[in-house]
Amino acid sequence: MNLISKLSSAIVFSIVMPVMAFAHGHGHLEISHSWIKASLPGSKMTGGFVTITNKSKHDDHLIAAYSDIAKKTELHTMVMDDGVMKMRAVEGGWAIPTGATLELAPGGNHIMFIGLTGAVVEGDMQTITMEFKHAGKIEQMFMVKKAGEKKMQHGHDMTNADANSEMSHSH
Ligand SMILES: [Cu+2]
Repeated sequence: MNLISKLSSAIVFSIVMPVMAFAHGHGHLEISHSWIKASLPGSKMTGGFVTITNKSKHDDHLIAAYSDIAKKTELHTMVMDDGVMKMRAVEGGWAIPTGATLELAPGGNHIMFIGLTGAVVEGDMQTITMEFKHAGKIEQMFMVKKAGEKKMQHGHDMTNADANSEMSHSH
């Protein structure tokens, strides 16, 4: 190997390393598809979604989420109650065993932002902190995307519920 190729591989190495450190950081939790639904006009709440794969050797657990965009940030699930789809806060969050993937998606589990301090606008990036039992607190950028075509209440897709049924919080 001549000096030039030694130098260039050293340069490549120094460029690649920080990227790898970033990808493998966070205690080997791989976080992707993090996004928040743009808030509807006049709405004071919206939902956030993320996919987390546990690539570490330790079982982990998403126990809480925090943000500056709302007075309260909660972990929510959807439950059927008397034929009506309702959102409910999940005490203690969700386990993510080693090798498992936790998917928060419209119509199911989600991060709930209640009492928005301002409009959540499409195209913005918001920093959300997620707290894990093992990996600790992780800050993640969430891209704000437009809500879908479906009829929305509280910024949620109502995939299983009657469009005429009322969605309510059990807070
Ligand atoms: Cu909710």
